[in-house]
Amino acid sequence: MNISATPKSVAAEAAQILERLGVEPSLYTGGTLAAFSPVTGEQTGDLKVVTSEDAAKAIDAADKAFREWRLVPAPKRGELVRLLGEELRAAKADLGRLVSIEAGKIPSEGLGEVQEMIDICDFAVGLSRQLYGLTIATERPGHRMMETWHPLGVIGVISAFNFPVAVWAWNAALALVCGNSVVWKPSEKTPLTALAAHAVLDRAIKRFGDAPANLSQVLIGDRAVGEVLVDHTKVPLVSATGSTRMGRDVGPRLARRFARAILELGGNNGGIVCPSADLDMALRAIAFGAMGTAGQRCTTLRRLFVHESVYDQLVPRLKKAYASVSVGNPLDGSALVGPLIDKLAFDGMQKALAEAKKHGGSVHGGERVDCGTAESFYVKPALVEMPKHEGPVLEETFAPILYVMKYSDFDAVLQDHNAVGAGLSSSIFTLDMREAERFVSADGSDCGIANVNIGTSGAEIGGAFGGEKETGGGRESGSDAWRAYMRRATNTINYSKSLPLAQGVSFDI
Ligand code: UN1
Repeated sequence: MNISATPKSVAAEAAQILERLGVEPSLYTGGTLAAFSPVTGEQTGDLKVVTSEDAAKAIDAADKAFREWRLVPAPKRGELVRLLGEELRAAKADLGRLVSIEAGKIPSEGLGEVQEMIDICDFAVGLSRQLYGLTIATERPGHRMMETWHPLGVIGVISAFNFPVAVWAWNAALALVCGNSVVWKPSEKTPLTALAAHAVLDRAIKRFGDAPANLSQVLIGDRAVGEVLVDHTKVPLVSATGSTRMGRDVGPRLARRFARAILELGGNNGGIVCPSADLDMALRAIAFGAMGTAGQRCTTLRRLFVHESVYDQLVPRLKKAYASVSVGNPLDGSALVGPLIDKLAFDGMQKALAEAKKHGGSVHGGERVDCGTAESFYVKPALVEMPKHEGPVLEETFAPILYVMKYSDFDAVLQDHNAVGAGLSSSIFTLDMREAERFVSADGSDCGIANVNIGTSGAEIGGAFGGEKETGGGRESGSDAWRAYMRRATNTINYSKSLPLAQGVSFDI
């Protein structure tokens, strides 16, 4: 290996990174799943895929691992995740770069994604000594009541291309400290980062020493592999990130066998700019929220409601920012907006813009930007002034389109804000505490995330992450999201010499 050699192509650079991270070349050559980099459209690998039978076997093996791992004390399990955090720190530059190559993120966002993995590891390590249950007062003398949290089983993780490794880490770090094993089906659009992230975990497992075999596995495969995870009786929880359409399929299938679901589905996130808003701050927050990650976060800002009194101050500045934002190759470090993931995403964006025009929208930007290859899809982010909150505004299009609407009445704008299917993230920009408090109150934003004077995206791992309505209701990451990865037992212990029955029932034989 010659690290100092300048790779001739993104594929060559990806191969160098994979080699440094310890991924066997046989895993990504000579197979049937083609991987591409959206940066140039170049093919980066031919991955071996697993069959449905392989997937079922992997789940059986994971179940065996679970039965051992659940007996390891939680703080000791935390030690494995601490080592994972260490290995991720060491691999941050390489893994972040690979995220940029495979998902098209600009360098700070590629590195930021790895930082998010490190952060959840730190959180999970602390958690490994805090899997608390309650002690509860009983009505019976000489009794004690408590609840105990036990490991759950094999946790299935299905992740999307746009956060190809962080979302796995949110789930895996919690699942592992909670005493579970993990089987991961990554997006077919980002399989190389999955192999790389898993190789980093393998290093941590090696250092840990005596973890059971098959404690964590990654299954490269198509939809059928995800279906095995969803339908297998040995998988009590599936955490799935993707479209609402995918969730509509996965949710009922899990419900049918009474398995748990953590669903992280679409977002159609709104922001409200009020008369008192700090417009300089709002401008920056809106720009990052709407154009960052080329509009491909589930938390991307997609709908903006601007009060009529500040519309003519803010919107021309926003248009200027849209016109001047640098779009280009994310690997060379100067662009703020990288490519869309593929042609399908580009076509979806163009379709939504055409629809918006039909509804009277005036479109600024949205055109393709030539970045040197026919197979890569770069676009100018689009700002669309809409006369009404309707048509394509009501749907999530996974591309950088910001619909901007004028409002005059606060109650009415709150209603419009909530009048979409999705309920993930939301923001208000105001210095008026009545508006701010109302927005985060029971009759304010109906989203899982409601922010004041910051954008809709870029949540920290410490809070529970997820959304309501068509976003699926799941919560991952911080706060008490860990509870979904464990089962709760209520224990009543009688240390007296009599057997009083609850509720005053007598049953003397
Ligand atoms: C996603 O887009 O699927 O809040 C997750 C954010 C990131 C996570 C996004 N921390 O934007």
